[in-house]
Amino acid sequence: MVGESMGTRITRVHGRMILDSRGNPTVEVDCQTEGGIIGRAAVPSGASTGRHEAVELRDDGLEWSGKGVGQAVANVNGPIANAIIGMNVTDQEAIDQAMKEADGTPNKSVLGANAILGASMACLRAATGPGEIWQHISSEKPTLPVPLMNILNGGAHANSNVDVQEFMIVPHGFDSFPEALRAGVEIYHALRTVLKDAGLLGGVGDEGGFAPDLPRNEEGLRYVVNAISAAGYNPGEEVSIALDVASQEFLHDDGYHIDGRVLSGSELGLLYSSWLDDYPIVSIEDPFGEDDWDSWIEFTSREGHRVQVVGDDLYVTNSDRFSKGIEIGASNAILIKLNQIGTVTETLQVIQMAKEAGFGTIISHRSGETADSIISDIAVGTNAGQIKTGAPARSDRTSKYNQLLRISEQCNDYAEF
Ligand code: 2PG
Ligand code: MG
Repeated sequence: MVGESMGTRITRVHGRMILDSRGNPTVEVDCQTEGGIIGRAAVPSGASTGRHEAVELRDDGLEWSGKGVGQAVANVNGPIANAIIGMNVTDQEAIDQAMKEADGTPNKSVLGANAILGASMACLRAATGPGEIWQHISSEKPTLPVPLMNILNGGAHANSNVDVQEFMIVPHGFDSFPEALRAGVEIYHALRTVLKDAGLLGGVGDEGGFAPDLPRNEEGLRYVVNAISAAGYNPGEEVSIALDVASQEFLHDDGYHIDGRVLSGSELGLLYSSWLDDYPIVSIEDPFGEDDWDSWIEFTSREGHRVQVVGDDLYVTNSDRFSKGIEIGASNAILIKLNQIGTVTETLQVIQMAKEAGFGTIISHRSGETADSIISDIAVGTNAGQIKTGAPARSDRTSKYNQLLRISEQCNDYAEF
């Protein structure tokens, strides 16, 4: 057998609990091959999760505030190990299929998407061996992604009164990733000064961005533009703004609760249009709720020519929901999160679908992260063009930027935005 002769047969799969960046348990998996290679991967966790995401298995007891992963770890060490030990680690599709069959549900609710994804990513690392994941998965000319850097946190990621979850800067007007990153870092530090001068500097949110209270959401846009200028960059020319509104979090039965008002989907879309007129915004994620398809269609058909409209909670990296969105024109871009769907194979398939449909693709972290930087490799290897991985601060976020800096030593083509 090829697998055995190359020493790539899986001989051991071991799961354990580790802590994520918010101090909650998460799953880490080691996958060992006959040749002695060990691939290790850790699973992230969201706070503003979409209702249609694959199931993250939590123990629910009193321990760990109901967030234990004992059952998920047991599933890695029991049924998942049983299903994949002996397989060739380079056969990612077959491994992922075997785990899906062992689970037997469409949303991975029996074994848990956190358990399955940990094993799936650990196998990818083991298959890569001493090489680089971005090279291992790359089928076309790889490029370094444009980073969407979340420097002002609100919504479910902060204790502030700001409804919009993420105000991100997009350093697109540069020749290389390292130059773009430097601009982003300088703007992050400039924002600290701008907020301090306004008496608004408090702590940071879950993704390392500043988390001030603001009288209106639009003020966040104003402070970010000021920070771009204060750092010596040209807003709109070199550095633009991306938002993740995560609007599902403030959608109630009577409408969208924002800035102390209650708006319909159409009215909210008009508010975004006024922001597009006044600020250099190039991307808006989850402008509407996860099942409010009509508002998505209305907004994308009106504004899609001048802004990237990104589905996150809307699509949850799920090919069925994404096919519908492509067909009805709900957006023109998709956010990609491995743990929303639960295997490497399905994630790569959705990225491929997006490319074929001419949609933008952003590879994304979760608000609860670890030091694992696999998303950096996936962003480069799939030539996704964009990555979203928080502020350039805190090790859980900088591990991704630092991996991109390492990759840029070997491959320095910077994606066009
Ligand atoms: C998002 C993510 C990541 P969470 O909404 O895009 O920024 O947040 O992981 O909490 O879902
Ligand atoms: Mg989002």
